[in-house]
Amino acid sequence: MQALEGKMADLDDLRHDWTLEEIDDLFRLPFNDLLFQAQTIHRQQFDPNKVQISTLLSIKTGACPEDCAYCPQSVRYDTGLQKEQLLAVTEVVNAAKAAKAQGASRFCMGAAWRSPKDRDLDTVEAMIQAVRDLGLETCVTLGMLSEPQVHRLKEAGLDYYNHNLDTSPEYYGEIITTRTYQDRLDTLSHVRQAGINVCCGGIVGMGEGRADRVSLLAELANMEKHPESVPINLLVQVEGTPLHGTHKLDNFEFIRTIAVARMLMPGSYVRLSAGREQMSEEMQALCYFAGANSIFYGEKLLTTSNPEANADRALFNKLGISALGGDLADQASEAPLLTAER
Ligand code: SAM
Ligand code: DTB
Ligand code: SF4
Repeated sequence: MQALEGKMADLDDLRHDWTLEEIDDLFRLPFNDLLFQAQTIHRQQFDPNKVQISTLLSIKTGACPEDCAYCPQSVRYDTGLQKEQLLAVTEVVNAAKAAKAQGASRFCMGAAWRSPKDRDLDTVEAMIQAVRDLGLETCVTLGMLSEPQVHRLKEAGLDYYNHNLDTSPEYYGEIITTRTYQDRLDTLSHVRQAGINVCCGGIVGMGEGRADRVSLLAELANMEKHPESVPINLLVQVEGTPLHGTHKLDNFEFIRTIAVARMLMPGSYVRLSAGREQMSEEMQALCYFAGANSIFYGEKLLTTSNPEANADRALFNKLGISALGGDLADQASEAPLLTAER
């Protein structure tokens, strides 16, 4: 199967003209048909037993002026979160070394900013360069960026910029009022034009309807170029945020969302992102079957918890999955199967 790793078959015929009706029809397929079709498409492009591994680090935590209703880092909600200023480069390097030792191939640094100040970017540039020097791919998520700021990140050697659309244009106003959907599209367009890989997805389980999930996926799939990486987050409900207590999304609907994302964007890495801690092993396995082929790995996301690395290694072991370009599987052979009794 090695030959299939990173395989990108002929992607010239990728579509960028999906109608809402077509996407809705995919969601309505019988579950087995949907998963079979998504897995078939997945296998045409990727090794189905390889998953890309990213580790996250919050480089600046809390006290964010924005009002994103899901986010524990907004200054407007009392979530008990301890704020922290921008980390020093050495702290970031130490965390990146640990992530690499655990088998991550990409290191993603997130900051609770509406948009970075130019002097903050000096430090972030140094972080990007230092993490690259360790042989890791780099990703940052810093909020809105101007064109000159994007060029600075490109010069620093940044591989990926994460900026999510979060939800449909129709539901967006229910979730965020301090910046517009168009602001997000503008930042994404600067990133794309600068030649930085785009990481862009959204959050489900925020009380949106199926039509919103359809519309979010249409926005992503109809971009001029599909994002290279598409994180699908399941809302992590944090006490104190307005979305705490939101009605939980049905598990099958979440898996359907992954499958439809896979079918619409066959060449993209679809990331099973936040919310994995609330998912059973069986649910995660179905997400991998539906075409998810990337995860956040390590016990912390930005401020909330993620499954223990041991638990992921054990699950990968059970499923015969290995890390893309890494040696997670080797480490797994030494790790006890801690999740067996879960
Ligand atoms: N402040 C920057 C921004 O918003 O663009 C970067 C960091 S922000 C925390 C990155 C992304 O994390 C958000 O766009 C959102 O998609 C995701 N996120 C934040 N809180 C979340 C939660 N409680 N559950 C799921 N995803 C969440
Ligand atoms: C993404 O789509 N999800 C990540 C990453 N990109 C930056 C963030 C998830 C954050 C979950 C809540 C928290 O840990 O603060
Ligand atoms: Fe701030 Fe980003 Fe959280 Fe929104 S998602 S409140 S911009 S840290």
